[in-house]
This record gives sequence, structure tokens and C-alpha cells, in this order.
Amino acid sequence: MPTVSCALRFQVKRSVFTAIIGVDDEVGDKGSVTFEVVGDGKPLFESGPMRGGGDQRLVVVDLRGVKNLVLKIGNAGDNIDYDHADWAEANIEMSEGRPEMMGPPKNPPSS
Ligand SMILES: [Ca+2]
Repeated sequence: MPTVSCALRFQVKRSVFTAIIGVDDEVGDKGSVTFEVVGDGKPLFESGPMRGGGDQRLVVVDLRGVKNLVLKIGNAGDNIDYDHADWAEANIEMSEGRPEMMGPPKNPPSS
């Protein structure tokens, strides 16, 4: 399954990731995606397939002890047509400091 990843590195003990996930309204009821939050290689959240047309969820993930965070988007098993995935209002609340971006996605989407 093609995925796009965004990776962050942490240096603090306590942090929480929150976002509202869903397919962007600009594609109407088209598109299908999956969202995954991975901490230090372990899945912390998996949305399952989400479709366009208003399907959205609040995600709250405790990142206590996590040093490397990866946010992944998948095509939900079909294709990437209209897969405009949003991590709306994405926020990382940290006890101190700020996350460090680890670079561009390593696996760009393919059709
Ligand atoms: Ca799809």
C-alpha cells in the first residue's frame, strides 16, 4: 500500500499529539485514505479506511517516551485518486522544547 510519511524526533518525556483527520472537503464524497501514527516503530493509532463526504475523527495519541514519530497516509487499499488527506489542526503538546523535522517523505505516493 503506497504511503506518505512525515517523521519527527523528540527529546522530551511527555507529549501528546492531536489532530482531526479526514479526506479534504475539496474532493466531495470521493477519495479513501488511512491514517497511522507510529512511535518508535510501533503503531500507536490506525484509523482504518476513511472516505470523503464528511467522515472525520479526532485523534489523541499519548507520546510519552516516544522519540521518533511518523505520521503515515495510506490509499485505503484501492488507489490514490482524490486521496487528499488532512491532519487538520495537528498539534503536538510538549512538556518542553519542540520537535525536530527529520526531512521529506522517504516513500512518495505512487499510483
Ligand atoms: Ca484511496
